[in-house]
Amino acid sequence: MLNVVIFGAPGSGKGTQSDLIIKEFGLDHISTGDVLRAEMKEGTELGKIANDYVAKGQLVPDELIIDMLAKVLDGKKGSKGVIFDGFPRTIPQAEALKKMLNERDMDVTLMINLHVEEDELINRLLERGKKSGRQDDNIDTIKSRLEIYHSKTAPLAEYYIKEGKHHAIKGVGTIEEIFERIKEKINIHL
Ligand code: B4P
Repeated sequence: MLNVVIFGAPGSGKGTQSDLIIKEFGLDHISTGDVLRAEMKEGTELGKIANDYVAKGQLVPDELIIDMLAKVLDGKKGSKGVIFDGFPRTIPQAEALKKMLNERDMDVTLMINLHVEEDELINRLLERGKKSGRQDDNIDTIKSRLEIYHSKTAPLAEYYIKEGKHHAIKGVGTIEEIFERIKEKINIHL
């Protein structure tokens, strides 16, 4: 099993690179952002709660996300491996992921940390906002997403360094160039 955590600030290209990794390595994809947007669109109980957090650029509470992830993971039984996109975003989420995978005789194989400067992140998200219509791609929400990233999510790099699974990747350049850098790291683990 090849289980990849793709990590980085909002707009660092997690979703973009996940699509390429899935095609190349035949992995399943779990994007907590995509699952939340689907729940919000359908107006489920979870979607209604999540909406308030996502609209303000805040993280949805850990208990809700961990519960949601466990259900999605159980729907991927028998897969060659999973790419976790946008999860974990906090230390409790990382600990819960490890526990969930260990209980299923698995673990995270590697973590890819995409590094992109703040100005570039803001530009990308504002550009995406023009087409995507995403409620959280506006300047005020982007700023609060970046603040939360620095305070709650970035410390997770240390967690994966200690686990010996952290790989830093320069996330600036063409999408193909970045993908080549990621492939090199994944190939070490095949
Ligand atoms: P996500 O959906 O995970 O969104 P993201 O971090 O903003 O996007 P990503 O990094 O995937 O960027 P993308 O590839 O699209 O989260 C949304 C919200 O959901 C969160 O704010 C939070 O509220 C909630 N949430 C999700 N998971 C959660 C969790 N685990 N716990 C709690 N809450 C959670 O790239 C962005 C843009 O850049 C695209 O337009 C792309 O085309 C462009 N781009 C990509 N690569 C490029 C490159 N190399 N050069 C130029 N442009 C590039």
